Amino acid sequence: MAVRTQDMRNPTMRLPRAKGKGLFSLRRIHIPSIGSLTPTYIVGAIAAAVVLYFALSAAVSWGIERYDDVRYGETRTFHTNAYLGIDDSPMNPSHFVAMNLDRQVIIMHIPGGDTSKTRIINGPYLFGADEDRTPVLLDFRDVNGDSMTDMIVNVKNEALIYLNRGDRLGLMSPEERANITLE
Ligand SMILES: [Ca+2]
Repeated sequence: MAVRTQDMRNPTMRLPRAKGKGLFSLRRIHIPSIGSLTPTYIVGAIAAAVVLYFALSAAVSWGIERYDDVRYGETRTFHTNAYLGIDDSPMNPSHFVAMNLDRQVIIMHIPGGDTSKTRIINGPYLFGADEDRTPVLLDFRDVNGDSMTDMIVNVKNEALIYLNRGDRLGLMSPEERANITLE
């Protein structure tokens, strides 16, 4: 039986040191050069990157949809107020509700908050996969420089402009569109 002696005044055992200046020597880490990589290794790395990309994309899409569920509800609904000068006033602005009702964009305009004057604006029908989950957002500003606030309907990367006609909101015609410059 082998007998091993140890100094009991200093019982701490030392780990054997690697040859080199420190515990770990950089010379021991093998980094292959580009030229030494095999085609199989390169193809495998590319395939792994593609799989990672699609996995991250799916995770981001899932996260955005859950966020929209919380913020806009199962039936995507957006509320806001704006003063247009159509049966409303700065102190009592109009209320707007924009919905994606099973792909049909519908906007309710309640002038001055008076529900008896509610107007319904039928927007576009949305085609494409999962478009029934797309939020419909509204923005208001004067886009044609006539000092009357207009309505911009944003659906994904598309923007529909409804001009303030003084007594109603009307979809901008191609001729009107040609005469203005959008930011
Ligand atoms: Ca305007």
